[in-house]
Amino acid sequence: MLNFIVRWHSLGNLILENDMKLYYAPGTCAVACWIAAEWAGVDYQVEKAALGTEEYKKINPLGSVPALELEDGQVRTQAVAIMNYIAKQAKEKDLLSDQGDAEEAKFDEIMFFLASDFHPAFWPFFGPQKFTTSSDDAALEAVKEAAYARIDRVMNHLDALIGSDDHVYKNKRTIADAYAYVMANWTKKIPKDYTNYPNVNRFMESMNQCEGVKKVMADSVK
Ligand SMILES: N[C@@H](CCC(=O)N[C@@H](CS)C(=O)NCC(=O)O)C(=O)O
Repeated sequence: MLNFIVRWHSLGNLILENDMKLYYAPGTCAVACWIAAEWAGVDYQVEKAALGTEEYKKINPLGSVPALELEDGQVRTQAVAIMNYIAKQAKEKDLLSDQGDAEEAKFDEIMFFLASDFHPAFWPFFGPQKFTTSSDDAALEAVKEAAYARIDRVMNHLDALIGSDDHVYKNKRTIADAYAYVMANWTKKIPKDYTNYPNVNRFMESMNQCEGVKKVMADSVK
C-alpha cells in the first residue's frame, strides 16, 4: 500500500487527473527530481512510496525511488533519466547542458559522476548491513567509517567542479544542481558536513535561498 498522496501543481492551481506522478521518499535522491519538476514548471503530482513493498515493486521492480509515472501509464525510473525527461518537457527553462557535443559530454560526465560515484559513496553509510556479513555493531560502524573517505573524495570533486561558480555545470542552473544539492545535504548526517567544503557550502547556501527549493524541501518532509 502506498502511504498517502499529495496533489500538487507548480502554480497552485487544480491539477489534472492525468498529470505525471513522481514517487518519492523524504530526503532521498527522488527529491532532486521533485526540484527539477518545480524548476521546469510542469504539471505533476507526487506520491510518497512505500519503499520495498510488493505493491510499490509493481511501479518500480527495484523497489527504490524515484519512479515517474507518465500520463499514459508508462513508468520511468533512474533519477538522471527522470530529471532529463522532466527538463526536456520544458526546454525553455534551459535546465540541461548548452548545445553541442562537447557541452553535452561535459554535462553527461557530471551527471554520471553524481549518479555513479557520488550517490554510491553514501550507500555503506546508509545501509552498512548490506556491505558486511557481520551483524556486529563494531563491524557495522567500521563500514560506515570506511564510507567517510569515499564521501570526502566525492565532496572534494564536487567542490572542484563548482570552483568559483555558483553552479555545478558551468555557471548556469541545471538539473545537476538539484541532484548535487539533495545528495550533499546527506553530509549533515556525518562528521564532516558540507560546510567543510567552501565552494559546496556557498552553492548550498545559494540553493537554500531558492524559493522552489525551499518549497520542495518543506513539502517533501510532510
Ligand atoms: N540508481 C537509482 C538509485 C535509486 C536509489 O538508490 N534510491 C534510494 C533513495 S536515494 C532508495 O530508494 N533506497 C531504498 C531502497 O532501495 O529500498 C537512481 O539513480 O534512481
